[in-house]
Amino acid sequence: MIPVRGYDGHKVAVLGLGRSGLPTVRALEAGGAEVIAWDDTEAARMTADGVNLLDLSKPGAYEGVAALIVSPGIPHLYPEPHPAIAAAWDAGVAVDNDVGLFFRSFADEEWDYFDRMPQVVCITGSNGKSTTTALLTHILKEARRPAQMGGNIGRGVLDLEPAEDGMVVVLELSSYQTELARALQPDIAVFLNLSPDHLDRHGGEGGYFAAKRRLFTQGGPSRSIIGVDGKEGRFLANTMREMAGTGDPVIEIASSRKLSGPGWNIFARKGFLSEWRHGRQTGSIDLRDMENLPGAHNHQNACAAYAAARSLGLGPKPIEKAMRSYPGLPHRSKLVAIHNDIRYVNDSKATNADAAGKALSSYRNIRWIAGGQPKAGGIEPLRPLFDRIAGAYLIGEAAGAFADTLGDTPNRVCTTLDAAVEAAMADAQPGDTVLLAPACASFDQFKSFEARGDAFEMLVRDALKGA
Ligand code: UMA
Ligand code: ADP
Repeated sequence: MIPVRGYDGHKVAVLGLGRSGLPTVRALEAGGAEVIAWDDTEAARMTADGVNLLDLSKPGAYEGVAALIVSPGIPHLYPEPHPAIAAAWDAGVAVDNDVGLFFRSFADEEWDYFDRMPQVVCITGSNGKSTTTALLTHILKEARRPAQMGGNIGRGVLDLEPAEDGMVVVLELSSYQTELARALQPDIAVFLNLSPDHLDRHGGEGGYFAAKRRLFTQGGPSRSIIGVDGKEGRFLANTMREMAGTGDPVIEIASSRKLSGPGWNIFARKGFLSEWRHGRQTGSIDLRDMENLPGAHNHQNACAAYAAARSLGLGPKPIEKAMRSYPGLPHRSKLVAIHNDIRYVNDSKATNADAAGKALSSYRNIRWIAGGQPKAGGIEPLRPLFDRIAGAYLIGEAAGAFADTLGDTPNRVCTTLDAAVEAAMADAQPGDTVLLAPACASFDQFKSFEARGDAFEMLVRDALKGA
């Protein structure tokens, strides 16, 4: 745990008692703060052992409170601010999150005795954050650098261990987190890509990009690693180069084209990663047989992790060796089983159309299980990939709309995941891939995308047991 500095003897309020909120309460208390906390769900309040509970939406709740710390899943502005947040504004109380507290608290007196300063790498973007975060952490650990990862990847940032000499902390940050944090000071910041997601929380795509951009414009990293496959990345790279002036403040990365600019560039083409610095090739890696990094999208992640590892002083060879042993993450293009020449793939983390599109691009003859809580834009952008679909099995709130968009592409509204898996397995022919890549959030039917992916894997395994 990282004890929070700056609130010793002060009263601090915490809203949300999940993976972010509970460690925040403990870390504030460890730093000497008096904490009051609230969660709208009774079950969460019940599990918050020993936490001083107070409904923060009630009048007078903020008397004597220095700050309100909000969990990322709780709307702080759009579509509407949570009433407890609006009440904090009215009471003149500063609203922050655990990431802001982390940056206030991470450096401590111990650092004066370190030979090598700890560094923080922050990774944002619409898709590929977790993969890049896990891959970079794996590379660092294989190179025997002390490293730990946290943030949106599932471990609250204040739950991390205090730094040791030369440690690298790799943080995956969502737009919810970058938008609200009052302090952001990454040494290295990574922007992978941008595609529409969470638009309700940011008042549209411009707000969503602005939230992510804050990591760079507010954070002022000494190195920015920026995916320039899309226009937003190109814009951001241009901004950061101007802001930072001379040297190599920016590494551009791409997986859709060769980069030939004058600075430091890393790109993947036809399965090969190439590093060029000031017109000279300085590294190359064959990514083609890296089983746990398949497809152009994962090659983008590999370029980003490579760029960050190079920035941290690692050489191309140790990076390549570590990439080969990268074990992958659950729920991302994970092969669950092959039976009768039918592949079963769990890509439950494909919670938006862009990510689902990458999964669809990776296979043919797909029995596609999709749907859930819809995202803006639906699956219209995936139309060019519909010829890969042998049948779609639709679940959740989005099922009807997805069926309308699919039109003549064979599809069936199955409503639940059990029914969809049963129907897809009954229809699947040798050579087919039964793919869970929902292009939706899970929250209409599941607690999380992990619970959805676990349920899929269990249904498949149970069915195959009897086969
Ligand atoms: N809650 C309320 N009132 C509300 C809404 C929620 O009280 O109006 C309470 C819930 O009852 C619950 C708590 O707030 O007890 C949950 O807070 P949360 O949704 O912020 O979830 P945490 O468990 O704290 O997890 C959060 C991130 N969740 C979200 O951003 C939605 C986790 O990212 C992150 O791993 C974790 O902090 C540790 O940093 C998950 C995620 O889905 C993986 N992220 C989104 C994504 O990747 O698309 C952004
Ligand atoms: P995030 O943490 O940003 O959600 P993940 O690494 O967990 O990213 O991957 C989420 C989903 O997006 C997976 O379904 C995966 O197939 C897909 N994906 C992974 N990397 C990329 C990328 N660079 N571009 C687009 N899609 C990606």
